[in-house]
Amino acid sequence: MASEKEAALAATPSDADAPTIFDKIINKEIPSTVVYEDDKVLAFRDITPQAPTHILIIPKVKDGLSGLSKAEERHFDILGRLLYTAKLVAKQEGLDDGFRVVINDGPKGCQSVYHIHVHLLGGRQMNWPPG
Ligand code: D5M
Repeated sequence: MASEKEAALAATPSDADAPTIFDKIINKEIPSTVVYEDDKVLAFRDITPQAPTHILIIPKVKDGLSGLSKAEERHFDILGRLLYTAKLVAKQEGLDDGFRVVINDGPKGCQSVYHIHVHLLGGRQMNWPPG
């Protein structure tokens, strides 16, 4: 299987509103392990976990947010909600000693799915600088 970096380099940055595999997860057309859901956001376990806890938090409606670099003022609320949900899920997952949130953007940021998502990683000691 390709590494996450290879997958990111192979991915084509798509049109802002082009559907991705995350639409299939939102629409329950493919299975995922959902850990949190409300009317605006969905959080589910990453299929290739990079830490004991690795969860993706996504908006249910992409609204042009294929990545953080596409953010506009109209996205203020959803961007805040994604981060706040990361905090809620971190608490739910018992990550009381710390965790990391990551947003990859574009090929050099190692983004492979062009529907904005916050990675929540925890359950092990993180390192800095990241790779
Ligand atoms: O992160 C995209 C992430 O999406 C990557 O960590 C794998 C994950 N992924 C891809 N397909 C699935 C499914 N079907 N379920 C759960 N997780 C998935 P990026 O920041 O774009 O590299």
